[in-house]
Amino acid sequence: MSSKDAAKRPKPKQATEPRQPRQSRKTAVITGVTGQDGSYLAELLLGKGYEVIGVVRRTSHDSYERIGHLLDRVQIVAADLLDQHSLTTVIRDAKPDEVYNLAAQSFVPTSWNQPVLTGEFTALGVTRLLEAIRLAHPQARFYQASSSEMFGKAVETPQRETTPFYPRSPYGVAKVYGHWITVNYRESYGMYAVSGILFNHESPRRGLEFVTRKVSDAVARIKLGKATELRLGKLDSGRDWGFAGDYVDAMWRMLQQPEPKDYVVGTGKMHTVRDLCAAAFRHVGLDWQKYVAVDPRFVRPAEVDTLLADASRARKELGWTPRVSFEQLVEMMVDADLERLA
Ligand code: NDP
Ligand code: GDR
Repeated sequence: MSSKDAAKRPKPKQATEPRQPRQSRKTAVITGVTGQDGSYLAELLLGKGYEVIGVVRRTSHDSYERIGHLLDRVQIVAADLLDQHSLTTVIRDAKPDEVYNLAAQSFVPTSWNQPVLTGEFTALGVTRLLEAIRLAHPQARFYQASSSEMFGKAVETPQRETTPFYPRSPYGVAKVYGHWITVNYRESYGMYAVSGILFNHESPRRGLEFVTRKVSDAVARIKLGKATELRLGKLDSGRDWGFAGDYVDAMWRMLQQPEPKDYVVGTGKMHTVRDLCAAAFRHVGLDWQKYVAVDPRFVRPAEVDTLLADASRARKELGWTPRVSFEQLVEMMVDADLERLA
């Protein structure tokens, strides 16, 4: 992000500004508000009239790229998943109706390079936030961003809420901890705490390191003559890919139920990385096989070969359905990268 862009953005509302008197508006705290899902969830909740408080960790430069357009409406507070006191202070001051824990070290390959830090953020961070709620405002409803990576080397297909976990990366292992500590706080303290087991969801706001965005960005560069090839890892990997904008709606629905329960969320359709490449290159009239090369640097020490969701509980009980198909998602992402790079 250029300093010019940063200068154009509204100044974030800081926690030090006096809070408006609360009327009948609901308040939600979102950790990870600067991430892909945080930005879509903040938009959704603002649209529903919520007061939105976004938790941001301190860095030497801002990371408001995805929420720049929301900064005059979201209240930004500083806290870190590593720091118990800062989390407790946020919950004590905000007394929120709902807390969405979306913050994590979320990139699977990094979890092999930084397994301890991944455990601190992605596993113990959940306990810190649950403790903050338990001590400061236990009536808040809590959403934990769990992951299909917990199914890993899947013992049944498709995967549903009762499928046993078999994680295949330090990230997946950390998410299993986050899932069970959420269940445990629900069962130990009667808290309204739920775990949303979401399958891969993508968008033009996806980080460039994830495979869908890596492909859409490369396709746009190749089409515009700025690049000549795309180097990838395993092309046979299969994933159930949906649109992030649809998935944050499922998160919200999980916190509006009479009883707290865990839900699997996905489209029920699987495609391989090869299918992804074919669809993305086809959209700009190119043959993917002329540009894609396999590079062992992107092959993982242990792989999750295929994942496929059975989201029938979410469909039935939450009334949730995905609206964007795989093909529409790929085209949306390629078009957005073409526009950005042109
Ligand atoms: P992103 O990687 O885009 O966002 C992660 C967010 O976490 C960022 O806002 C980041 O802040 C924040 N964060 C990281 N570490 C800390 C910390 N120590 N303290 C406070 N904030 C921190 O992830 P997504 O939006 O894609 O995913 C949201 C959540 O859902 C994650 O927990 C992810 O693991 C999970 N998930 C994602 C799926 C997907 O397909 N997208 C599927 C299933 C689960 P900063 O901007 O400072 O880096
Ligand atoms: P994943 O997403 O690991 O499923 O985790 P990612 O897009 O990184 O990988 C999906 C599949 O594509 C294969 N692949 C490559 N992946 C990347 N990143 N780069 C490559 O070059 C490449 N080549 C092939 C991977 O091996 C893998 O099989 C995402 C994250 O958002 C997690 O936080 C979330 O929990 C899960 O989705 C559900």
